[in-house]
Amino acid sequence: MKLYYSPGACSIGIHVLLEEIGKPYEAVKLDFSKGEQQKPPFSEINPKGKVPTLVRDDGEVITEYPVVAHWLAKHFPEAKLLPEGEEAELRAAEATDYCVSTIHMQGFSRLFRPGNFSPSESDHDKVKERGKELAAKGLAIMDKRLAGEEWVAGDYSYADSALFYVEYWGGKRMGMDLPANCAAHLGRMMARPAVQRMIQQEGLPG
Ligand SMILES: N[C@@H](CCC(=O)N[C@@H](CS)C(=O)NCC(=O)O)C(=O)O
Repeated sequence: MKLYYSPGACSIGIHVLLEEIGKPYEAVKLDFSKGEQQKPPFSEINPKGKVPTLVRDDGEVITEYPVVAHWLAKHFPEAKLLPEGEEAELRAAEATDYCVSTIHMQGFSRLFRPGNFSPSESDHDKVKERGKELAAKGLAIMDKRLAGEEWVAGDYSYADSALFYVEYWGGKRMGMDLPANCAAHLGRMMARPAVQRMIQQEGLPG
């Protein structure tokens, strides 16, 4: 397998899952500052120009975080990343989708890429402010979900990787005060050897 990633991007969550699985894979770094995500050869692999992008051993390409994470969990059952039981499976999918499509795409994307939300630079501070509010609201919702729980959906699962990356962005990248259960969840994630390996490989702050 090949994971296309950019250091510190949402691909950190998939990078963690690959480390949890422990099967051989190649991590291919894209330099966003050089626009490598939009140029060949990567644009021929994923014309969406996005990471995470996973190339399977049969050469097929998988995109979209929730789909890549679910596929990895399903295809490597020995890693126990797919929750057991219909209810936990449903909750893992629900939480993953919320972290990616709301907390990331609606919240953090406004903070990191305000130009995608308004072409006018004079609006960017407002766009970023709204992004921060949306990310904080989403994290507060996940904080309630975690009340009395160690992990998002029963035992540790692929869904924890999605919550991890938005918590990491909030707590470590943007210096936000994470709500208590999210801060504790991020602490549990940071203590996992798979996360530490990813941090080291991507050269990120621990
Ligand atoms: N819907 C996509 C979103 C992925 C995404 O937005 N990735 C960002 C990095 S966190 C990216 O590749 N951005 C490229 C760019 O901004 O040019 C998914 O779920 O995988």
